[in-house]
Amino acid sequence: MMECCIYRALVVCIAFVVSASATQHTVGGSQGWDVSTDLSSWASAQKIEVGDQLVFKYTTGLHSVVELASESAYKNCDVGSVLDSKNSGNDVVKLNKAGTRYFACGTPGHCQQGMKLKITAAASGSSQASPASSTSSSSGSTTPGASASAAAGVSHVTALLVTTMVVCVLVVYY
Ligand SMILES: [Cu+2]
Repeated sequence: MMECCIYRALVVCIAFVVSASATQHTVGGSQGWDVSTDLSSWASAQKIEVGDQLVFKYTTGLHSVVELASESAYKNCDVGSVLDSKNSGNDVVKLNKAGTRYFACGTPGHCQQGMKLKITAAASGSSQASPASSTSSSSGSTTPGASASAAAGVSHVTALLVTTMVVCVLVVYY
């Protein structure tokens, strides 16, 4: 009886943690991936964490998404040799590790017109407290900079997971 509750709590909690830690960011907001979108402003307003996803929405055939290998390729709009290329019109890119990634449109001339995106994923767990949680934040050790090393990020994630699990189990128990 109790075990059943614990298992159910764990399943719920795992589902919650997984969903809470992956945010989808539609590139360019409502304007989408387009030449007219102010992509650098959009990017600077985003809080991107490891595990988040970028969604590029655009008219198929008009644009594409290519991932560039370096800052210099990004600056020079060198879309000749790319890491990856997508053209579905609704492309999802998962940011599965911390660091900076570079994207551009592969259509000739579009990158030069500003259709490019530089995005940095911070180690996750730095900001996304659960909005539904009724307990007050238990520690004051959050790092607002969010540019901690990957190792620190991992321990941070683990701490968040454990805390959330414990809270969830307690909630279900009582
Ligand atoms: Cu384009």
